[in-house]
Amino acid sequence: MKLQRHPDNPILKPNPFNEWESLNVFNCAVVHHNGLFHMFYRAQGLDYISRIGYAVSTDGVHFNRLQQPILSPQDKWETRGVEDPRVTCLADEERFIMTYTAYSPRGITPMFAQSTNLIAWERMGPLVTEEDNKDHVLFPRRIKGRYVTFHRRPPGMWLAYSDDLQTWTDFQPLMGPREDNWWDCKRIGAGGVPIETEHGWLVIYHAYDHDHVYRLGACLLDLDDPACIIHRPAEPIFEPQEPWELKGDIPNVVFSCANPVVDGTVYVYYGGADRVIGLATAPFDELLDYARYG
Ligand code: BMA
Repeated sequence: MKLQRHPDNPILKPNPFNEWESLNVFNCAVVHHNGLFHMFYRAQGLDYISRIGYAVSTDGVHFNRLQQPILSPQDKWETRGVEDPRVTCLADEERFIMTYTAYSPRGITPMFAQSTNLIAWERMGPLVTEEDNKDHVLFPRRIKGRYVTFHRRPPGMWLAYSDDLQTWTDFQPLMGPREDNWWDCKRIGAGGVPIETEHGWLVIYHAYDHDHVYRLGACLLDLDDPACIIHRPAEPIFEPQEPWELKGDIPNVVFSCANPVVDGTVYVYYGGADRVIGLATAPFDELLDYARYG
């Protein structure tokens, strides 16, 4: 099972007319809501400070952007940038939660923000401070009464739980690199929001190998206890191949923060070599079969 690249790739490129997004546009969140694809993308200008831009689309391929970022560095945690957004729709609560990485001379900090309209975001504070932690993604509903998030303590994926999205407890390792496997042997981290299916949580994750090549994999977690891995296929579902995935700001990178499912298709948005944004898709049924039996 391999994801199929969209023929119009790359679907978003740096915009030389706006300094803040003139160098790189890459890792993005995408939420499908009320018939529109809302994209939140990491953008850098020549100062290399990451900001988060917003773009919207009716077809998931052609996006119109706002001229100004919707999230820019604000406090001491963020002086060097706000990076790698993921956005979860909490449908029961009519609110959206953004998870993003704050970067400053102190290091990186996994942050939360919330919005009811997808444009104005209110900061909610960190998951944890004073440690190397990122790649956090909130599950789209509570499980056994509690919010659940992925996060990454090197080199693997972890879970944490909360009653209120402010205080996080029960930090628990979920899945690590497979040292004897050719592509996910060094580090792994979550991709976009986990997809709820009748067979479990369908999860896309990124991994890199000894040569620092980033690829994407899939796995399936138990619906009631996501700490339980139902199946983890041996092979990746996507790897760098196009020139703009092999060369850019950082070579050999496909890195995804978004996998919305629309009309039976999984839309995987990804940063190509930390410079542009690509789209690859798979029929939902095929990807789920692969995560179950691949
Ligand atoms: C990771 C993150 C991503 C980036 C990737 C490849 O650590 O910083 O934002 O796409 O490295 O450079």
